[in-house]
Amino acid sequence: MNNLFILLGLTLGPVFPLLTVAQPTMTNVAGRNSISLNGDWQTIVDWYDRGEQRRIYLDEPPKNKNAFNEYSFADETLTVPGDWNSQRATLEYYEGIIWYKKELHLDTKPGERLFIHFGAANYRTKVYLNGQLLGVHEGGFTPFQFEVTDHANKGLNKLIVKVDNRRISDGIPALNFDWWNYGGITRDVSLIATPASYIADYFIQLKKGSQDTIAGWLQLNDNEGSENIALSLPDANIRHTFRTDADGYVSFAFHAGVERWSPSNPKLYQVEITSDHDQIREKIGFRNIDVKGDELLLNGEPVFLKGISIHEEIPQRKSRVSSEADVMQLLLQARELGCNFIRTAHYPQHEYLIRKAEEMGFMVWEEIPIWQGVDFTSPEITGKAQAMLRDMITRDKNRCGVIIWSLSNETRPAPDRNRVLRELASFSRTMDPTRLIASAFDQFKYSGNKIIIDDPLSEDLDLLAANKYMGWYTPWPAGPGNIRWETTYKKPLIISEFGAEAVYGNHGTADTASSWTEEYQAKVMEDNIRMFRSNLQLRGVCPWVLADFRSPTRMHSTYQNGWNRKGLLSEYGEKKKAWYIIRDYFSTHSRL
Ligand code: GCB
Repeated sequence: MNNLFILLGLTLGPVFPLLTVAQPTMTNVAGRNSISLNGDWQTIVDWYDRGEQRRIYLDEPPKNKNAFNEYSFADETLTVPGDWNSQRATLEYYEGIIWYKKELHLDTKPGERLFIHFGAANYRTKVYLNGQLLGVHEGGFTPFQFEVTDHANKGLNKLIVKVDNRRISDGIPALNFDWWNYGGITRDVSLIATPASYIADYFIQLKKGSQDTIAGWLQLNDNEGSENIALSLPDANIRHTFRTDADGYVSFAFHAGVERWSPSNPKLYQVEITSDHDQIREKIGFRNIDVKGDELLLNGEPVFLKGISIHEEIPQRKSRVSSEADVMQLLLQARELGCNFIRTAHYPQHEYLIRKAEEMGFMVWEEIPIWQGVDFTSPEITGKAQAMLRDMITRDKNRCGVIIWSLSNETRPAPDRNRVLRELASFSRTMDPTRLIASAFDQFKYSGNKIIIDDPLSEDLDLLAANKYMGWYTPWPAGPGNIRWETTYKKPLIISEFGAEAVYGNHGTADTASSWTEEYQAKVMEDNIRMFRSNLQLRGVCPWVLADFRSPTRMHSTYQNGWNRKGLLSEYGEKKKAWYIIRDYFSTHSRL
């Protein structure tokens, strides 16, 4: 067993002391032998959290003719995957509990292992099979799974899932956040069958600093003993064999003359892995991402990140992304804007998005949902955050498109916060030594025309990321072209958010923020671009945000009505003036 798994076991312990926590997930679910459990699931809305007491999870028929149940799955369904808010008018604002039920007819085979895998469910989930609790999971954006081999019947099985999206003070995110709290089983559910000994996980990327050494490791499921592994990239004429140790683990490094992935050449290779009992394949790409002083280097060349921040929402449907078509809508909009980089704000987004982005040549920033008010004094926070990081990295660590793991967004320097985020930084580096680690800051010092980054966490990060709404939340202290960003940390700087609100079609003065006009938003963009051009340490920008998105915290009844209006696009995809300003900036910016 590699030391990563040991580390994870230790840190997860205290999170759910009494319950079985979902296991670390397998990588590459799509490459496994699985059947989809998507479709209509029967549901019960449990407004007052009475379901446990009524033992809904047993779903038993009444015991005799005078007995009865005060619940029934008979009459209502919801589609999985999908948030519940957009599926029923009465659930649009619902924050609470819904029980889901799916009947599975299984033909279990001797020696086969079965797992139920959830792409994501928001926020706390409890899973029962045939009346038995399989375990719990916390976190709305990361995958989880339970082994059901010993719980599954040949024939009929009842899978019952309790999903609770109530916000909690020690949650991640916590009680407040600037996006819609869509509830439900929001991503795909699959039943995966594996042999008794299967390939649980693997890491295959270019070795840090080398353009022709592929390095990584492979882990069979728990302690299956020594096995032969063959790893091949047929298109590159590469085949290597290894033998795992007694714990089913092997690390490897071998010479490989591969073409490197880049936005202009998003080359991916078919990779095939075989063990004595299992096999798996997927497309993997290879690239180098490095920092040298304040330079950001992709495959050894300076790169400028022309980014856009994206929420996982289809605004015109008022729903979460749930399909490949949804993901393509967002990515095609980002492409039309001229981006080479996407910030998946503020949580791990759908695996489809990460895979499609890589295929299309986008570099990606992925983040866990530590957003503003997370309680760093809670003793459980580190464990919860590590579980989210672990599951995000496990899922996407073989996606070369992903270049940055971000630990948090807009947290205030303080001893507990510094301690937790430092632990997370070193945890991420242990899991993945190849990628860059970031955290988006919004706390700066000001002096005349200078904006100063002195957050002590900078020491632990590979690059500096600043969310700064000059011209919107912060007035300009000097002409935009005279603003200087200063820091003693010689690291690449990204402006990871900037922008202003405007209602599409609202035209008028560019002079006042309170006009909410497209003209004012466009001017804010122009002014920020002026500031960018005179800041030499800048290696990328990421406007906030691709499209107007739903947020209950946006309460202006004339202009917002529950929408954050900082989109370059309206909720219907209409282009605001600011969209053209950013497109032109990206098309004339020299560094690709
Ligand atoms: C921020 C946050 C983002 C908000 C945005 C805003 O700094 O990171 O989540 O949505 O500002 O619109 O205020």
